[in-house]
Amino acid sequence: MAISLANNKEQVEKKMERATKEISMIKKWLNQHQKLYTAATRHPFTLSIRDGSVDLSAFKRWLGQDYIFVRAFVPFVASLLLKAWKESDDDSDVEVILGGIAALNDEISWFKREASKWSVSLSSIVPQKANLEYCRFLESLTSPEVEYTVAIAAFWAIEAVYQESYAHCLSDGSKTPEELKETCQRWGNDGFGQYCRSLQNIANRRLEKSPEDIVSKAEATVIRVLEYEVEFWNMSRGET
Ligand code: HMH
Repeated sequence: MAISLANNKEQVEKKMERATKEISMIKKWLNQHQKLYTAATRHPFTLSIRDGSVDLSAFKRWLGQDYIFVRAFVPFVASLLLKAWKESDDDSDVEVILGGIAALNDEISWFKREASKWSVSLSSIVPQKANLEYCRFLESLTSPEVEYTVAIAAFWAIEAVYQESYAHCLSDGSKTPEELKETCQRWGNDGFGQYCRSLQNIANRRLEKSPEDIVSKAEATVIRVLEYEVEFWNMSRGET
């Protein structure tokens, strides 16, 4: 009897250990920083798109500023591609990132078309403070001293915020104006969702094998991304 109880206890412990291990690092972070993640993915700006109350001048401001951001995003993703090629033990990482670069190529063309549709002159956009700071942060992440694991975690966070924010604008009950639906589709579509899950899986796989100091650095970097995203939405609303 005593033996079977001990065995049972051991089994329960093993099960618990397995259960906790199965919670990925990114899930843990999202639990720990839920407030900040929600601030970025349920921001008043995207919520105003979802409920149809959005100020169109704010939307145009976002459009022009995000074009500048995306242009600065390209060299960051290129540096990430180089890190994946050098450091990754899995060939498919390079392919996922290359897919991201291809999507950005398409995105830049889309911004030009969309800007012309809204009479936004992209050549005369002056980057605002929150944008400049975010772009400078992206540039700092291109340094070879920033580990692949840290950079891929940041990349996941940057893409995930847009995916979650814009998918929410298309979900049940949304009143997104017709002329803004295409924008929401760009980041809110299922293919982009799948791509974000691939990035999350790569980041989790790397984090599992990383020493504690790299995991901490990656976490701090993701937190900064989320803060910059909130600031970017604030700026789009005209608050900064
Ligand atoms: C500010 N964050 C910002 N702009 C974007 N286009 C994305 C994330 C996603 O690509």
